Amino acid sequence: MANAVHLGSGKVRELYALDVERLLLVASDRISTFDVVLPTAIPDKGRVLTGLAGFWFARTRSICANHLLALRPDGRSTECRRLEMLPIECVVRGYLSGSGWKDYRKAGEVCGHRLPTGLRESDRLPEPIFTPATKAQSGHDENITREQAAQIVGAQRFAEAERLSLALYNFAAAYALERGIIIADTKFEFGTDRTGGLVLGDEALTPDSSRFWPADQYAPGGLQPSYDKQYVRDFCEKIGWGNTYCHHELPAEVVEGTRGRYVEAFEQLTTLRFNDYLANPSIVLS
Ligand code: Q0Z
Repeated sequence: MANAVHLGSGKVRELYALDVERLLLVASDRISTFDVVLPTAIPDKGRVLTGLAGFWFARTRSICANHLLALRPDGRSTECRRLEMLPIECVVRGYLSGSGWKDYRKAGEVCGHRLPTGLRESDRLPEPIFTPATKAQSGHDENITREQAAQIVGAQRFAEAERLSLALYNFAAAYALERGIIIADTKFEFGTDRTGGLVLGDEALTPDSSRFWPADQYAPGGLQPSYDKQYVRDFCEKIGWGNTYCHHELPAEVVEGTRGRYVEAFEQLTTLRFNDYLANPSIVLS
């Protein structure tokens, strides 16, 4: 890290430049709920997310090129190709939740996709939809129509990003469902390399960039439990910080329960032992 230049901080990650062509993404153990970072870390959360993202990058290469160059031995750092990032978030929704549910209730559509009437919160959609959003510098990303997205990145780029996003989601959602996890929705970030080709970047198909639901508890008609963050939500709720600024330290049993859920998601999806990943992170790549 001696020569790495810090480029920026996300809520739970750090970004460094290694040289002109390579970046280092470092996933911390910080956790956020309702867009707020909590004061208590979840041990190994950054390693679980890094390992999962690496696993998906390795398994989706035939669908779409990606930025991954290597996982570092610390298990939380990804060396990647430096891209020119598209200024839109590429969201795919297979189920009606979050801002998708909000927009549907208001207008019967999401990002210009007219949906059947009578859908309930968390219902599975007739087919997955591509619902682009702007990248807000601060505050919340805003859903935009396909036409608006096409104006921002160009019609050709838009069509390619939509096609790749849907293909990636369809592959991963089917794979995860066989292993007991519903990926309700997910966000991809694409960039272009020097040849102009679209490349999948950032972190993809992790619980931080997606909504993971336990399939065995799926009950449409309301909010679903979060696969990874439910212990934290329940705790914040219990102490009266339902969905606002929760800055209380988490009790040890909430930390341990949450760590267990992350590790469980990793092991169910990769069919690898998390301890084996810690010993040699590159095992998720083969
Ligand atoms: C990712 C982000 C983080 C703060 C830029 N391969 C790439 N090439 C160029 N830029 C990026 C990537 Cl992944 C890129 N972000 C998001 C990550 C901290 C912001 F760890 N921003």
